[in-house]
Amino acid sequence: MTTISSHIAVMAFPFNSHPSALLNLVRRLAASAPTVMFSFLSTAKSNHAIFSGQQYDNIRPYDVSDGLPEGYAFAGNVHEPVEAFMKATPGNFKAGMQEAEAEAGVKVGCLLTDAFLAFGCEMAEAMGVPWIAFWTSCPCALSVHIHTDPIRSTVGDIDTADKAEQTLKFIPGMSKIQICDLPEGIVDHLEMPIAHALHIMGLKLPEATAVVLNSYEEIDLTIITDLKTKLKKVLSVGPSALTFSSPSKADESGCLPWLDKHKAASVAYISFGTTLVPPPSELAALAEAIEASGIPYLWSLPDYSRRHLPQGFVERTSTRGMIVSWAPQLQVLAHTSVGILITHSGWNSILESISYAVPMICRPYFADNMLNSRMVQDVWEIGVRLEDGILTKSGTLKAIQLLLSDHKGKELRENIRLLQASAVKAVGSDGSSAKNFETLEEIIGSCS
Ligand code: U2F
Repeated sequence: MTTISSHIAVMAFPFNSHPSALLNLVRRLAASAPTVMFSFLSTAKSNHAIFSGQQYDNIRPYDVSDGLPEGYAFAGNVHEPVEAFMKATPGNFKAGMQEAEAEAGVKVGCLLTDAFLAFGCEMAEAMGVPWIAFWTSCPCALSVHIHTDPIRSTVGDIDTADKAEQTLKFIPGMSKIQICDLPEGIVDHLEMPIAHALHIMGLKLPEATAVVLNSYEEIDLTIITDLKTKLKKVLSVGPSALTFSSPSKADESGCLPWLDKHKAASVAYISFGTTLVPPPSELAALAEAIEASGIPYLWSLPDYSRRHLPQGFVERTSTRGMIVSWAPQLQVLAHTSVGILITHSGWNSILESISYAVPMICRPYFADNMLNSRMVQDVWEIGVRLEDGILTKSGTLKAIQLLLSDHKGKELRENIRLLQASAVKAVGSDGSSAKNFETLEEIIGSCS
C-alpha cells in the first residue's frame, strides 16, 4: 500500500465469533477501499486465531491487553476473561490505537467497534470522529437492548403467574417474543458483568453515526423500521455468507468429500458454535437420538467432549457418521447433502443456515439464543425448538422426524427457501443490503 488516504481503528470484542464476524466486514470494506488503512485491534489470542497467517495490504492486526493477570489459567468460569477484558477497556484500545497511528503515520479518522464496546461513543466524540458500531447478532436482540428500560418497567408491572410467557407485544415486531426468551441481564441476572455494559450500549447506540448489522432488512422489516426511528442510521449489510467469501479454514478432516457420498438433504449437521459444549447428559441424549433415527450425521465436536458420547456409539454409527473438531461450516451448509442443522441458535449459524436453506432444530442455551430460536420457530417458521427445552432422546428424535417429514418438514423447507431467496435478493445489485453497504462505504470514504 503506497498512500494512505484515511485510517480507521477497528475494535473487536474478542470472544466467540465476534472478532471473525467483524473481520469479515472489514475485509469487505478493505477490498472496496484500498487506500484506507484498517487497524484491527483485538487481543493476541483472538488475532492469532482469526488472522492465522492471512495477510492483507490494508488491514493490520494490533494486539491489545486482555486484562488477565500474568500466568492466568482458565478454571471454567467463562465470565472471568470477559470481566477482565472489559475492565482493561478503553485503556488497552487507546494504547493500541497510538501504536497504530505511529506506524501508519496517519491519525485515526473513524472508529469502527463491536457494538458491545460502547466506550467507542465517548472516545469518538473526544477525537471528533464518527463512531460506527457493528452489531453481530440479530435485529430482535438489538431491539431488546435498545428497549431495555421500557421492557424493565413494563415487565416489572406484570404480576401474573404466567409472567414468563407474556409477550413483548408493546415493541414493534416483537409480539411473538416471550419474557422468558430475553437474554440474561435484561430483566434478570442483572449482576452479570456484561449486563451493565449492554445496558449502557443500548443507551449509547442512538448516538452512533451508524449501526451496522450482519442481517438483511426484509427478514425483520417491522423491527428494522422501528430501529430506524431510534438510531441515526441502521445499515443491514448481510448475510455475510452471501456477500463475501471468508477464508474458511481448510477442510482438514475431509467433511466435503464425505458429504459427497450422501443423498440430497439427508445429513444432519450438528454444531454448537465457537465455544459452547452441551452438558454431558445432553450430548449422550443427542447421540442416542441420532442413532435411533438412522440419519447420517456430521458433528462438529471438540475432542475433549467425545468421552461423553455413549459407549460404542462412534463404532456403531461409523458407516453413516463423521465427528470432527471443526467443520468448514459455510461449505457444509452449502452442500446439497445437508438437510438439517442442529444448533445452539447463535446468530451466525442461523443466518448461514438461511443463506443455504437448511431448516433447524434449536437447543438455545444463553444470551440471544432464546430470542433467535423463537424467531426461527414462531416468526419465520423455518425450524423448531425442542419440546423439552433441552436435548432429550425422545424430543430430539421427534424433531428430526418432523423435519424430515413430508408434511411439516416440507412446509419448513419451503419457508426457508423463500427466506433464502429474499436474502439473495437483498445482496444482489439494487438490493437493500447492497445499497446499505454503499452507504457504509460513503461514510468510510468521508473519514479522513
Ligand atoms: C456467539 O455465538 P457463537 O460464536 O458461539 O456461534 P455462531 O454465532 O453460531 O457463530 C459460529 C461461527 O463459527 C463457525 C460458523 C459460524 O460462523 O460458521 N463454525 C465453523 O466454521 N465450524 C464449526 O465447526 C463451528 C462453527 C454467541 F454465543 C451467540 O449467542 C451470538 O448470537 C453470536 C453472534 O453474536 O455470538
